[in-house]
Amino acid sequence: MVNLSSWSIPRSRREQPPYFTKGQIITVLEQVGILLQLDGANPFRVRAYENASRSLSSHEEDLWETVNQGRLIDIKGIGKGIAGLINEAMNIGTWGDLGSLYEKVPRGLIEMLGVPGLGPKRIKQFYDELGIENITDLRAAAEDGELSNLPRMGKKMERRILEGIDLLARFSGRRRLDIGLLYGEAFERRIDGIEGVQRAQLAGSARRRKESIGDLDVVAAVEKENIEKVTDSILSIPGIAEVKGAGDSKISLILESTIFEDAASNSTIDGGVLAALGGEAWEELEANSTIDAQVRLVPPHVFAYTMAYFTGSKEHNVRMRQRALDMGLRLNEFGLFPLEGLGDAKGLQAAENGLPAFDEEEIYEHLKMKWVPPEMREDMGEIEASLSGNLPSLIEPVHVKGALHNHTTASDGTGSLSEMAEAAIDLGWEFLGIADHSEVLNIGGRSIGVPQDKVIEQGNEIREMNYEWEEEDTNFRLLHGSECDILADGKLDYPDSIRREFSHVVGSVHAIGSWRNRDEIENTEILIKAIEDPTFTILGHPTGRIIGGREGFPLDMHAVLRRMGELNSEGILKACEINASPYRLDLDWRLCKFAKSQGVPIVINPDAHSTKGLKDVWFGVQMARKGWLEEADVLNCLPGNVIEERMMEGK
Ligand code: DGT
Ligand code: CA
Ligand code: CA
Ligand code: ZN
Repeated sequence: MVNLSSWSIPRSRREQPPYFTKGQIITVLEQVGILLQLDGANPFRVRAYENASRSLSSHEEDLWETVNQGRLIDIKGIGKGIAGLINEAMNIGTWGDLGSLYEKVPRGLIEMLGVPGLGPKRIKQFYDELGIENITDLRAAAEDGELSNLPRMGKKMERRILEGIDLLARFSGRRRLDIGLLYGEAFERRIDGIEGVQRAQLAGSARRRKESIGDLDVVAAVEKENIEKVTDSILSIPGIAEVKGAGDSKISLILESTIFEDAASNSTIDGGVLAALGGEAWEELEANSTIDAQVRLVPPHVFAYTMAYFTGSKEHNVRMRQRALDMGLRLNEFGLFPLEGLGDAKGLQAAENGLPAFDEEEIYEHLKMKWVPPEMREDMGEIEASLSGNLPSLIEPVHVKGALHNHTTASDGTGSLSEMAEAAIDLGWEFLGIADHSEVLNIGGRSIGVPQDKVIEQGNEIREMNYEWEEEDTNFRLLHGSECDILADGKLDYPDSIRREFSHVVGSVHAIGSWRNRDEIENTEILIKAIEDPTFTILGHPTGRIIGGREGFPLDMHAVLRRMGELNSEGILKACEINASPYRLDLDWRLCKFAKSQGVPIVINPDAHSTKGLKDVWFGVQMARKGWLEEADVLNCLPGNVIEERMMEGK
């Protein structure tokens, strides 16, 4: 199976040679071999790259040393041309003209590599003979029987491809957090409701709120004598597509979406995202998807230990186990035991002599640590912070008092101004920032931006509504902002005179194509130029990534945040959005701590396109928590009567 997440030419983060590692070079060579096939290149050229990547994989010496000694061409399987390329990559940090090859091959062809049983040769054949450019086209052609009419194809092959497409959607992909939680929480509730289950809880990446979920892990506390009965009950939960295995302590299964049929989906999708994902066919694929799940049945007295273990992350667990060892203790999924006198006792038997813990707090306490919120358990500094008592007090959903990036029917939203305002009031919010698309934007050829005269009208309407709320002493206001397109050259859409009237400008890149065709350095410069515009307030979905759909455009986000930090230190407000749509979650949580260290305020924005969409803010809060943010770090935790002032002051 091909890893689709990294099909772009790598860019070095290092300041000096070697700019790339051996692993990175092997990956590029391997990918180039495939890209050349998709591009219909001469087979000898294809083979040269395949051979080079294979021989580098088994090359045992330090590659950088080999390069420096000029011995690269002595390696069997590496010719002059490729040796020159490796030299250039490691010494200068560039990849010859390979960048253009990466850009030239349609993304959809690369995605088709993910269909089990489909290789570059066939994909190239389908593309040349039927114009098939992506999985959606492929499925349509197979369903219409077009594939089987091609040379070297047949009905059987066609059927296998259709099955492969289903498989790709059903079994191989990670699910977005919102989908994973829909399954996970429904499953947890079902298990918790079974007679004989004392407690059941979702662990794993779902509990840590990773942006995507591989499989679900549930831990259930069950007395030994009830195991059999409980297992039977679990296996009869409706919504199980397949049982992969069921032993005394572990059940592995595949869940299908009927398990949460009655629960309403808690996220919404906007047109731009849907178009990027491949239209409605994608939704259909997703609706038919499944997720793997494992249930661990453990005796109640070890439940807390098993929960802690299966919550992970693996990296966090490794550090915890080391901490225990340093104290002369062994930590595992069954308990925490003194190493001394442990003898040959294993597993549950050993747990008899372990230190008792009813909940996770007690486990951390035994290790002289403060309890670490699950979202932070990624070994990104939380162990040290816990030991020194410096854990942050994480933001919570109730701290959010409004949001600044939301759409109405004026652009591509489905709710009117007053409908959106009412929904926000119902959530207990004190303000709602309207930021409809600026006039230039169109999606799939349809113009959805707000023309200048209309956006001025919208401002008047908002002022009137605010006046009425003030009259009746309602603590709520609408803020009139705009989601202004950042054009390819870094200019902002709308004339300056219009932009100056907004309470805030969310600057966003939408025409992602031209940004993808430029390099990281150029994009970074151009984006910074846009941010420096005096009317610019908030950087919207900074990289344009779509989880499971596409990568963001190349960008040095550290450099962007550094510059934003400088401007903030001069008293100019430049905030960065965590776009809370579960399709985006962009800014990535891994960068939150850095943003905070630079003094860049974060705004958690649902980017709502409907009244229901406002609730997506919850997912953004989860990411902020993963990124160690506190209430004070997040701009939209400010009360409604000061947020506008704060934004005005910062201009
Ligand atoms: P996922 O399923 O890929 O989204 O990510 P996780 O974190 O749920 O990973 P998973 O399901 O493979 O395992 C659940 C947890 O079990 C994981 O977060 C930590 C723990 N675990 C699994 N394998 C190991 C291991 O080899 N060593 C340690 N220390 N912990 C492990
Ligand atoms: Ca998991
Ligand atoms: Ca698992
Ligand atoms: Zn946008």
